[in-house]
Amino acid sequence: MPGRGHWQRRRVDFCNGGLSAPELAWQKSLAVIDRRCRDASDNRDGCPVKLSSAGYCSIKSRIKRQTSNVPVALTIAGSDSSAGAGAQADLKTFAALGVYGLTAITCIVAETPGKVSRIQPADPEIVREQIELSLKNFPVAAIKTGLLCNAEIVAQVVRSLRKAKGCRLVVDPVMIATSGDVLLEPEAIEIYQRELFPLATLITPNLDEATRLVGDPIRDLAAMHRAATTLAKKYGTAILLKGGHLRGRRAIDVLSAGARTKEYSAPFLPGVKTHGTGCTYSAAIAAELAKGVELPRAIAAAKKIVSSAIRSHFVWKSGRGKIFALNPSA
Ligand code: PXL
Repeated sequence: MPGRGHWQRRRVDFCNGGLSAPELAWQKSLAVIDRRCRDASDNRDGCPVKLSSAGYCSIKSRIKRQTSNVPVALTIAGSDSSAGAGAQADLKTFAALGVYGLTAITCIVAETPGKVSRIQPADPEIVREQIELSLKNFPVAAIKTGLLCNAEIVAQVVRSLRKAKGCRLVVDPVMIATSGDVLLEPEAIEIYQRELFPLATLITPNLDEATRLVGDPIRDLAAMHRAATTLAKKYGTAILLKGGHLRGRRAIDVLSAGARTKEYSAPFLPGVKTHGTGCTYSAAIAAELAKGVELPRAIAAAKKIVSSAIRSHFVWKSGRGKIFALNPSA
């Protein structure tokens, strides 16, 4: 796990279009030369920088050849007006981890953290166009799906993702919000299981979602191991079963991949309303995968980021209560 300096470096790289400090200094000096030469030729009084024409051409072609090497990830998710979950949480997380984020919005959710007021689905055709334009024009290395809202949108996302070759896919099967609000139509769950899950590199259900998929309640860590293994076999892919809702002294998640299971543990932080934790976690995993990190290490890094986002949360007074938001850039 890289130290803090690593993240700071990544952030600087990200702000600079994926360039290291020497590359950036070189590009700035090229830009100055280019501008001075352009101004000079506009004024018809010659270039003030003494360069042979071959030297100038070589600099120009270096400017043209340079492309950003920032990792790119796409989130296919709903818009959360309170910005703690959904595509907004994903983008904040991508940015905090030095990844350039793209979005395909599936629905618009009007809510305060923890209370959904209204959900308006997007037309599946605009969902298709957002995904396909991103895949066609950007070097997308990883994709995550969040709230897909209804059966038609899930089916469209599956069709579009079948065209995404070589991308690693994290499916966060958002069905029920932490508040208990139902976020996905039951018919959509069938399509998830039959068509979307088999495309995934990783599926990240919470206990409620895994209970819905397995059919039995999951009440302790041993049951989590059994459920993760069952689901991994059933869908032929890795499962990260998130145990945050077990409310022990530690928040333990279980990864089942291949023939092995592995636990990821962090102190449980009581008293914080953790709207958006699942979105932030799966976005952080996708960001790490986009950088080329292997799955078990990507999850370990993401778990630390989520814990720190909860620890350094924001809180505001609202009416007679309080509202909370995670801080993924902490
Ligand atoms: O946390 C689940 C979730 C995901 N995506 C969107 C949401 C929510 C919860 O409210 O609004 C857009």
